[in-house]
Amino acid sequence: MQYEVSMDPAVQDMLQYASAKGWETAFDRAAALNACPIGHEGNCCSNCFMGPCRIVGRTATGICGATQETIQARNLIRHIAAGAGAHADHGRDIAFVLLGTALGHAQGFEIKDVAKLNRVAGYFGIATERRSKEEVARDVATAAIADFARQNGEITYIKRAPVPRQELWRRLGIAPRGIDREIVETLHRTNMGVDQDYEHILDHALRVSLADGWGGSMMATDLSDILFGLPKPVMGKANLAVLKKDEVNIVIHGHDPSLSEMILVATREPEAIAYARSKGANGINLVGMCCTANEILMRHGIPVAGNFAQQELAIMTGAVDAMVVDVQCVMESLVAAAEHVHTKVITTSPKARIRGAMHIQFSEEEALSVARLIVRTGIDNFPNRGEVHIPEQSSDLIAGFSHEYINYMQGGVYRESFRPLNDNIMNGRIRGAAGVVGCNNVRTTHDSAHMYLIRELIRNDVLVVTTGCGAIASGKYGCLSPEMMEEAGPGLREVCEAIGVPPVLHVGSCVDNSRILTILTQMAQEGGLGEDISDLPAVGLAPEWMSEKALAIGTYFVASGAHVIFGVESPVGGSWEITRYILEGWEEKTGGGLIFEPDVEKMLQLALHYIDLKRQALKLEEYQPTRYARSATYLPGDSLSPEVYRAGLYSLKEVGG
Ligand code: SF4
Ligand code: MSK
Repeated sequence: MQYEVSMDPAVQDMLQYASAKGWETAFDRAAALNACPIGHEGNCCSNCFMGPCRIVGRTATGICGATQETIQARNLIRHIAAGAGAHADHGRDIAFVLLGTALGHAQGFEIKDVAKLNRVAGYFGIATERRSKEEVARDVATAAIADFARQNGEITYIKRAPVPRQELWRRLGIAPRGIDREIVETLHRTNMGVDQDYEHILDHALRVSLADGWGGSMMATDLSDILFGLPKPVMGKANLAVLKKDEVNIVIHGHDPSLSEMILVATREPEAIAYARSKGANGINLVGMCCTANEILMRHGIPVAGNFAQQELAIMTGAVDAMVVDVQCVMESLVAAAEHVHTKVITTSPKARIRGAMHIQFSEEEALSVARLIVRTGIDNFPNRGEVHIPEQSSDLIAGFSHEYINYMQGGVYRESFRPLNDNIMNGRIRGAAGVVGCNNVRTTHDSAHMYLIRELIRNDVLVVTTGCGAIASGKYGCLSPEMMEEAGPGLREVCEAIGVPPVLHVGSCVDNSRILTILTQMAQEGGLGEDISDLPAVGLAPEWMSEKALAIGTYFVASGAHVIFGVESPVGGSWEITRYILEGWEEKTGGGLIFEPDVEKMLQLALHYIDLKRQALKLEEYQPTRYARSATYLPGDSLSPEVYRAGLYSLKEVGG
């Protein structure tokens, strides 16, 4: 079993090691635990205690009369709102750290990027001239916090979208008023006996997702850049071999960069290093996991131990002296994994504890003191190590392609633009762009869908940007290195070589999908590829999604005009009507659409299809890969027609009932 669940040799090694020891992992539990078939297809409602009602067959209803479509729509929007809530709370927390920093009571933090601060102040209409950075930061943080609590009007960042898109959102009535308001309204609408028209529910799903993409997530990204610095290309390494046998290993896992930035400071203090030496270690090795890893990789080059599916395995190496977690994507099973070895699992967020874990609470007022205590706890645990088994695999990578840097690299500091990218899409050297993002899901072969799609897309001259655990997967297999140029189609390769970037760009963590929104906006505004995001030959893919945040992200891209293709399975797979509506209904309204397609080859064909469709609509030069003659690497992109795809999709669902 172990050799089929992951394509990663380090994971295969660790699963074999764990299995020999009799230690259980999420991969084992996934094999043993079948998903509930009713819930899996979105056909279970538990929104009141007359239920839970299980809907079997298209004409059945719940006890209250709720139809299958209503139940499916309610379930889907609740997931989206939960994902949006996670990102919103992340953004809010960073805003409070920025406010604390501006007011001088956030210990250890500073405003690192004044240029970005001034740009963000501009979005909020805050004056910057002859004002101290602290005064500006105070006003920016206060304005950001106000957008969470805004009751009427529109959240500020809506005006960063292309103008036709803003107007469309207003016409559709889906421009978010306040971030919290849209999330709370989702809970109200889906409470028993409120909104019972699936189209009406799902159109609010667009609105709540926009409150994430152009709200909570975009603020989290911007305010993090102000506090911790704008990412720039940086060398790094990824996979379990970044753990060191002879040093204190501290893994930081979760999402919020506030504490991890302070832990980095604390691990570099001479007193801490001397203390580690006094315990017999050769130093302190800080590494990341999941999106915290992405945050600290792209700003400091800190190595990445692995992505979501590897968190228990890192502990099982026996080399992790402290696993420090905050929020999101943290498995409760870390505590059970740590019972086999000496690792201390340390929770840090006031919002998130795990029974059996040590809790050392983060607060911005004492951030550096808390970080020092955590580092000391890890060092104190070093002498308790038993057997250590660290797999040999790790790969070199380049990360840190912020939107600003992508802009800069195309023209230098005085002529920043997206002109070269747009021109090369227009002339057909580059076929289009794809965001390959999102999680791992232990019900699929770990990393394999990410890797297949990324490799095939660049072979087809599609520029790839990647975030989250997909970005970490890319790093582990050498896809974020210049050598990847060898695998790119000839047109893409020529352009990437001229600009000096790899064909797969790491743009950050989950919240940094908002950077992709900014990239798409600038492409639309640059000219030559239409006027709106929905005109661009660009698609999104989430091949191994599992988190509700992924659903929120996918939906805000659809609301912004892109087609998004999810892998794994569909959470609304039991309903033909909902499956149709989130593709065709949303397509009619926003120009984008959401598709769930478990077959990775079909995902690829759909991605190429939507890219080509947009090229045709723009009347661009035909994409002709052979023109640049490296036919050996070209995979013919003869896409499925939408009619064929739809016929297949619907007949499948009709049969399934
Ligand atoms: Fe059943 Fe309706 Fe209650 Fe849902 S809200 S559990 S469908 S009775
Ligand atoms: S960590 S949300 S598993 S990308 Fe952002 Fe990875 Fe998905 Fe969590």
